[in-house]
Amino acid sequence: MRRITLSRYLIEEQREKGRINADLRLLIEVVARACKRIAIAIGKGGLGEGVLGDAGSDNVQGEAQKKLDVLSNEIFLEANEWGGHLAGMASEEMELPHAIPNRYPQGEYLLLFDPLDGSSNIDINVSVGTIFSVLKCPEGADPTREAAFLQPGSAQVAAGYAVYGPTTLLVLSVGDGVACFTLDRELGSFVLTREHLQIPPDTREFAINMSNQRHWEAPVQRYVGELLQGSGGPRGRDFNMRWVASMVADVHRILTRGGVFLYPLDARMGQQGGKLRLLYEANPMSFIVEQAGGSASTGRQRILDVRPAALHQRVPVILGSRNEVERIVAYHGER
Ligand code: P6P
Repeated sequence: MRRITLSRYLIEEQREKGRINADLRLLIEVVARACKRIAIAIGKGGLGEGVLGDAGSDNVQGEAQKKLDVLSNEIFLEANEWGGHLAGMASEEMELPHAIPNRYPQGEYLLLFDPLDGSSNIDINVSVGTIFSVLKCPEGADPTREAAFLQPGSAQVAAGYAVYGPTTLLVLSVGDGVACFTLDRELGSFVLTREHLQIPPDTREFAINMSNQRHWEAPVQRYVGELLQGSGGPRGRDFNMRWVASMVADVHRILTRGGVFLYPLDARMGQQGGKLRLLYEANPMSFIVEQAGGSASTGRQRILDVRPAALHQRVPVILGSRNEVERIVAYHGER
């Protein structure tokens, strides 16, 4: 493995492959720097002022915000608004898009992010992460209005996530496969530790919150029921289950050793459409998964084809090893 820094990787993607331009390279470098700052804040835990615990406010989803949710969001806004690479930003933590202040030049990109995914795990010291997605701002669109952001995931020009765990990782795709960088804390840089990640097409490991089982639709009941029957059942083999309740950690496991992740529709969600957010959770993770040879579906549609109707829209998410995702989609198609 060539040990190169994120900066050199991006220069090569720009100069040798023409995959990105200088503004997108700057965007990714700034996002990576923001993730380093978030990693430092998280690493302080109870030793840091105002790090753990609830912020005493709710986000646009009506979910109680952790102090670190608010801090991580502010870190992302501060880091990204001055560079001249962005036309606008949107976050899980903000109801409306964030305009680039007039004192700074505007760029052509839109940055969408979940600054701290899985934050309910913060206080119990379990891995959490940051998820980000990059779109181009449509010609003539107003980046302060949500319409500019309502593009299908297939329009993404880059996507990635950071995992704040035993190591701090940055996983990234600019449409040229998936690369993984590990934060070298002595160097202060992300160093390439894996590239061209591939998700095995088959797996014996599934990730789902089993406590919701009674609420699932029939195709998911059938699929999970078959896995639980193990070698004596229709699948003829035993399966293992994992659920971290931090999407970034569950998806990273799948990128590392295969698996299938499900947060399906359930009877309680009705009009809500799902639990996970399309634009800054499902779409970037689906982009990464497909770039690694996996599949990502709502059960009824390829996630990257979903045409968003609202900034904080939610969708069912089934992603990972493509042969398992295809089986689940087939079950949804059967009457
Ligand atoms: P549940 C975290 O809150 C999150 O958005 C994802 O990171 C995670 O996969 C899911 O929700 C966990 O949901 O219902 O199991 O707590």
